[in-house]
Formats: sequence, structure tokens, C-alpha cells
Amino acid sequence: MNKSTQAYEVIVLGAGVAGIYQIKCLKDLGTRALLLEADEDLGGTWFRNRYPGARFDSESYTYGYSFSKELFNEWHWKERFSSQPENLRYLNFVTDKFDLRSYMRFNARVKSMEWSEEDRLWTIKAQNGATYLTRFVITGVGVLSVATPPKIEGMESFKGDSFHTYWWPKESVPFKDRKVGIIGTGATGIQVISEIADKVGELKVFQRRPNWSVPLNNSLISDEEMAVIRSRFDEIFETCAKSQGGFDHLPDRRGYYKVTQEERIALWDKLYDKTPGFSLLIGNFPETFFDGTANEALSDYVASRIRERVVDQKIAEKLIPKDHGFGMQRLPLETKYFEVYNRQNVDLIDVSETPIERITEIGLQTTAEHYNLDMIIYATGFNAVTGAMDRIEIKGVKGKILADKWRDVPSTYNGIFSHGFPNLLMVAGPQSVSGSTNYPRAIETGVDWVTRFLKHVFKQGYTRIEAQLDAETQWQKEVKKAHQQMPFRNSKSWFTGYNSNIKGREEGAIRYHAYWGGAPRYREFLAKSEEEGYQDIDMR
Ligand code: NA7
Repeated sequence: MNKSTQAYEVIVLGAGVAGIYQIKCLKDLGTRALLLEADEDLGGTWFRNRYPGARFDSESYTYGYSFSKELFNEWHWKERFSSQPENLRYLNFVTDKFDLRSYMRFNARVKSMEWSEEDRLWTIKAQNGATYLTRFVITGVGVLSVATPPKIEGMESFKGDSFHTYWWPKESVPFKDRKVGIIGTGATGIQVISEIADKVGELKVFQRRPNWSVPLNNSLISDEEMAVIRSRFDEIFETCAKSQGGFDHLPDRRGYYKVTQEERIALWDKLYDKTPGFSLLIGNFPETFFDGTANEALSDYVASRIRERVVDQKIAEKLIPKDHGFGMQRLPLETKYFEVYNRQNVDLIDVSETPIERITEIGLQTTAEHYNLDMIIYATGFNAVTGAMDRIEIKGVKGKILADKWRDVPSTYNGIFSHGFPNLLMVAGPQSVSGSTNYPRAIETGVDWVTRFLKHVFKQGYTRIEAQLDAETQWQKEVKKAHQQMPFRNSKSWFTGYNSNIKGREEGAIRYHAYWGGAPRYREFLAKSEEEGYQDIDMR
């Protein structure tokens, strides 16, 4: 179908947390703007990930937007760590409150973008046949929005239901009396397993490498508690701004080596048993992350807690990571996860010992056994951070393709620009802090900066902007330096670029796709550029 070309000043890609806020800011500026979304409705991550157990690992009120106190006061988060349906309702509420829906076009997956140097315009082509012309493009296409199912022989032949968690169907999926297999024990797998174990007939968990995981300590938020949270608005977001990861937790600064072992255990017991969210990771002594000995002691502590919770000690040992210390991969948070393995209807199959050979019409064959299954759940992760950008053919100056430039390692300036691709801005892009800190906090940083920058550009009447190559080269050094300082720099986690289902990334080739210097330092770089009048960006 050929539709007539439509022209805009700015087009935003993606109606997730980033795109929704960005289109609101453009609306406020009075810009002729449009948002294109691949899915049939808004919500991004929270539209897609409908799998049972999907919820925030960030405190709900630190995940929600902070740009409007009025919005903060109007929304009542029902749970400290809110679940997917409520999160999606929240994003719809925000969209309606600020009247943004008319700016959004759904079912508009962008397949290509081409820069015209002569016209200083991007031509965007969507899969639905529509073509758009725009001066500027802002992408908010997500850091975990391209699912990577495994490549196992026979997957297509399976006669039962099978889903990657990201593509979980909208319709309710029956579990009662069914034999369910799940592959993957990352943050997603752990949420699903805990949620469905008591709803299915049998559950077979195919685990390759265990992850450290600690209690989420979720709870309901009463009206009274929500009122207290509202009264702490300034304090909450000041703490988030101060914290390296953008959370409402600050580290314990007493010093790991300055306190007694009893004091350490007392803190860890409190953080494990009572304090919500990532507190054992970030409300702890910083040495437990950066210092090998302290990290080992904390890992031993968490391992002992797992042993207490799992009855069969052989299974407990299989659930304790031996190849990495606590916090050295993205930490999944759990609710009664380890107790699942005490149930009669749940089996843990160690596929590092007996690898999966193939999927059959009726189940899964390992080197040791065949398992009859009615359903297979793939909780096998994502082509992280760059995946969603790479699958759009983005043709910049002299026809160069962005995915080619980024083949081995992405290269950006401040995570917002990439030299050779003028008038293209990313608000949750690679090498920003969106993949490395509390996502919405990072998004607001990016969107606010980009909005102020564009305001300046519009005011000056510039029609072409491009980050200088030197500035980008310098940023690459910063990104690499920050990554090298991280104790998990070589870990097999999506943090580093590892993904066993993507050719070339099976062994954890470092992608340098996130800035690991922390949110406060990242904001300093952005502020410097702005204070110096954007000298690092060519504008004409
Ligand atoms: P992750 O964290 O990438 O975890 C993927 C899991 O799937 C992990 O346990 C993998 O084991 C396992 N996996 C992947 N491929 C296979 C194959 N082929 N065979 C067996 N096991 C496999 O993805 P999540 O969705 O859990 O979490 C991603 C983010 O979403 C999370 O960090 C939050 O920010 C939200 P492996 O470790 O590779 O041995």
C-alpha cells in the first residue's frame, strides 16, 4: 500500500517509557512531532512482557516519572514492586493525562531510515508502507526489546504451546495439570518459575548456569503509605540523583573492614530479610562489590541463605553460582524462588551436565533423557542495548549503515549522537546510563537534555547537527575506562554483551554498550556539553 509522504520536524521512535516522555516534551515545545510505534499500542517493555510474574525490580515510585509532581500525586502505586498490568495502566494513564495519544501511530514498525544531505532530512519507511520525512529523529526503541530465542534443533516441530517470555500472548494461558518446561534462569526465568510453580501440573527447569538471586521483599502500598511516599517526593528523587544506579538506596559507608563480622552479618540479615529491592547490592558496603575478599564473603553469606531455603542440598548446590561472585551479573530479585525446588512437581535439570540435544514434537531431549512437555517457555534473554537500533537499516552520510559502524562495538557521543548520522538523537541509547542504572531515571536525564538541546537548535534555526568525531572518540575512552573499572567487566552477562544465542557473542565479547561510570558522573558530561554551548556538536 502506498501512502502519501508525511512531513514532520521531529519523529520519535518507540512508545515506551522513553518515547512517551519525549513526545510530551516535544508537544510542550509546540514542535510538529509524531511518534511511531511498532506494536499495536503503547507501553514498550510493559506492553510486551506479559509473562506471569513480570514486575519491576525498582521501587515502583522510583520507576515512575518524576517530571510532574502532579502526576506523582495522582497515581497510587498498589505494590512496592508493581506488576506488568499495573505498569501498563500507569503508562496509559500518563499518556491520557498529557493528551499524547493523537501524536502516536501504532503498527508502524520502522524498517529503514535514510539521510539526505541535500535536503537535511531523514526519510523513514515503515513496514506498513507509510513513508515520513522529518528533520530530526529521536529513538527510544528500548535496550531489551529484541528477544533472542535459542537455536535448538527441532523447535518448530514442537506440537504444544511455546513462547519467548517477551512475546507472551495477551490471552490467558492455561497451566492447570500441564507439563511445562522452561529454559533460562535469568531475571525473567526466576520471576516466571516462582509464579507458575504452584499452578502447573509439572515444571521442569532447564538451567545452564545459576544466577545469584535475593528476596525482592515486595509489599502492598496502603493509602497511608502512599501519602508518606508522596510527602517524600523531593527526598526520593534527590537520593536517586545522588545514587550511582539511580535508586532510592545509598551504600553503607561505615566501611567493610572497619566493622566487626557480627556487624556485617547484622546488616546482611537486615538487607536480605527486610529491606526491599536491590538493597543487598547497593545498600551494602561498597567493598562487597569492588573488593574481591569482601565480595567472596558476601557471596558465601548469600550461598548459606540458599542452603537454608532448599531442602535437598544437592539441588541447593546447583542453584549456587560457582563461576561468578554476587552482583557480577544482573541480579535477579525473587519471591519464594528457592522454595519452589522443595515442591514435588518441580525438577531442576542441569543442562550444563546433560545438554539439550533437541526439541521434539512432544518435548525436550537432553543427552540423558527425554522430557514430555505440553508447553515450553523460552526465558532466554535479549539482543541487548543495540539490537533494536541494529535491525533498522539506518543509512547516514554517504550511505553508511549504522549497524555496520556498530558491528563489533557501538560508538556514540554521550550515548546520544553517533558521528556520520546527523540529526539522529537517542534518549535511551547505547553508552548512556539507560542500560546500567534505574532505566526511567536515566531516560528523564536523556529526554530533558535532548529537549533543551533541540530548543536551542530550533531557536538558532539550525537544520543540521552532528557530534564531532573527536568528541565521540573521547567518549569511547570514557566508556571503556568506566567498563574496565567494573569488577564484572568480563562476566557472561548481557551487561557486557554476552549472549549465547548470537553468533560471536557466545563467549562474552565485550560490547562496551553501556556507560558504567554512574548516573551522577554521566550527568556531569551532559551538563558540561550544555554549559560550553555545545561546542562538541557541529551545528549549522
Ligand atoms: P538473561 O539475563 O540474558 O538470561 C537468559 C537466561 O537464559 C540465562 O539463564 C541463560 O543461561 C539462559 N539461556 C539462554 N540461552 C540458552 C540456551 N540456548 N540454553 C540454555 N539456557 C539458555 O535474560 P532475562 O530475560 O532473564 O533478563 C534480561 C533482563 O530483563 C534483566 O536483566 C532485566 O533487566 C529484565 P546462561 O547464563 O547463558 O548459561
